[in-house]
Amino acid sequence: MTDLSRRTLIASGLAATATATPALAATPATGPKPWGATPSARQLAWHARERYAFVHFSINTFTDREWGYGDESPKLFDPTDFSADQIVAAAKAGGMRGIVLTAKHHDGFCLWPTMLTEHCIRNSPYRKGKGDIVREMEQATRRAGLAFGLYLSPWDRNHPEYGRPAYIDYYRKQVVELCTRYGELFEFWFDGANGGDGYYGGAKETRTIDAPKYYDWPAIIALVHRHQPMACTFDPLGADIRWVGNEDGIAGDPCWPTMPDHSYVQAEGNSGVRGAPLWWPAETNTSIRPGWFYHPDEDARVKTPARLVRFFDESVARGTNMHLNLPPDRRGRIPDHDAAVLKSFGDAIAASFATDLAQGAVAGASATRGPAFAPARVLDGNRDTYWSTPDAVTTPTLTLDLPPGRSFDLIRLREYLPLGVRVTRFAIEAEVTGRWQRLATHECIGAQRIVRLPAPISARRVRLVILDAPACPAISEFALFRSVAPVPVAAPRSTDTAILSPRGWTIVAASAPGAEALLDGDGSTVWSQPAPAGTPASVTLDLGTAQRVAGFSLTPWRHPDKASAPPRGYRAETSLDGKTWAPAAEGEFQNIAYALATQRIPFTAPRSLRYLRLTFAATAVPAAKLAIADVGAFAR
Ligand code: FUL
Ligand code: CA
Repeated sequence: MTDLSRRTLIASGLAATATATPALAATPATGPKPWGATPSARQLAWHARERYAFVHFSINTFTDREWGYGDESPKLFDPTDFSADQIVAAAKAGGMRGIVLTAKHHDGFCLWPTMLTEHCIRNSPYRKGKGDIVREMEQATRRAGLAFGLYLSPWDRNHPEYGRPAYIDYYRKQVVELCTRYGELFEFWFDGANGGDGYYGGAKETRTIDAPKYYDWPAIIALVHRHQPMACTFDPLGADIRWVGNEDGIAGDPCWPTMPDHSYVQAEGNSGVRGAPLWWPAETNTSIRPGWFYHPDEDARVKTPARLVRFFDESVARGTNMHLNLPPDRRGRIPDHDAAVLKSFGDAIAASFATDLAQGAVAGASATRGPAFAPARVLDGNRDTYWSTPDAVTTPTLTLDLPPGRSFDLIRLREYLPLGVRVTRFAIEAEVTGRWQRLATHECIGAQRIVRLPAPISARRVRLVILDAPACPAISEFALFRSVAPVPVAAPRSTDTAILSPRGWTIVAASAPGAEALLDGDGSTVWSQPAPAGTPASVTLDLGTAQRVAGFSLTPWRHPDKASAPPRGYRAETSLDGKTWAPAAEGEFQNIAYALATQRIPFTAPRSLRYLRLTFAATAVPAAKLAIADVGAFAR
């Protein structure tokens, strides 16, 4: 299977499922020929999913980490009040149509009772070792009528054989267990973070791998598809869907679903490449909180409903799927505040798109291919019918003559995807009090393009003007909506009494000015300075009074400019009088440049201190400047 090319994989996906979706396959003979790359049947089904949740839940939930080292005892996995139904209900209230659960994260702990390793839920206190979180989540997901998918980290910091052939054998066996025990999966997520230091059965060393060669992705992808023909695989070349290139929930504008036939390049992932040969559409992911896993000190940093609407506009509205992470807490539930935010967001989107205001309009076009492709096909609510023109007419116009009193601020367009992405550039124009005005111009329609206007308009007529296209159009939808803003949810409060409030703390010394930004609890204000070369950067905090402190936290700048990077490592020293200093911690931050998550560093032992000095010798990646957003401390 190793020589399977990307093309053969797509072709086999199409062949295997052609009969399952007759409506999509039955393009009339007189329809236009496809242009460029086209989606497989499983990709087509995936495009229609639009929004689904990610659920990061594992050992890290209990150790307060983002990446476990792999030496954690399975006994730490002990949710006090786990409810798969509550998690799924919260996701569903947010309009999520599926759930992707972390069956195993980088630390190697398995949430299902596998016999392939002892590092799994069988050895945890959860349901006295008889539990199966994957099963409970799968069943709750199906009860709620949602689709189920799984994340299985290829990097395994627990497994003794990681980096060697025996581990690949183990990983493939895990894939087979997950693909055969839990019913139909809609997605299977491989994680791009591979290799590095870890426990590795006690070896405690760094293992580097040549990922494409080591994993042999085509073979692993084929294995998933053998058992799960409709599961879209995530990310490596040959997979069905690609990473959007950031973890902030922002797709490019445009975001083409096509990519060149070479390994993933981050710079290409965000916008895709127009006309490239592979159908490899983007999934846009982010977390409702700063971290992927639950951390009590992020209880006050949950995204707002309005921020989630922006995420929708920057993902779904650009034709990609929205993958929103919802981390359960130590009870094993979505925190109440997060659930309230989801409901507000979900209700707003549902209300916004409840009524298509283009219904009742009369559709006309500058050209039409024939009765089966009439302009009215964009209004029939059927994704499988479309308006088209003769082959030679590539820049036509379609006009909707609206019933009176229609006021809208959202315009949704869809192309008939089985014929490829045909429109390169288009404009939306409206006739308001007798004059046509251009409302927006964009590149790419694809699976869908939702244009949000700054304010609602009441138009007599509205039209789609195709400005540039290599082939005649196939537009399956032209719909109009009036947006409903989400109901605000009161600001959350941190429930973690271990977090020490930085109120009253001061900066007593710093290697560069502006260090007050570290204490304002605002992740967008940063302390910045030239990257340390020789002399380390340092900052000394005065907590005002002597306090018992167990460790410090550091939040990197989440949206660093191109010149800036977070620190690679740290040295922490503490003092009661500001004169005599004792070492407290020294090491490297985990995954800081990539995940940009708050880091919590325990001291070698809790102690009483008034002064805290932090020293940073280098940036995590080569950069001109070192930047840090916030520093904090915790008591336990
Ligand atoms: C990354 C991982 O390293 C993070 O922990 C998280 O799982 C994210 C979704 O993918 O590659
Ligand atoms: Ca700040």
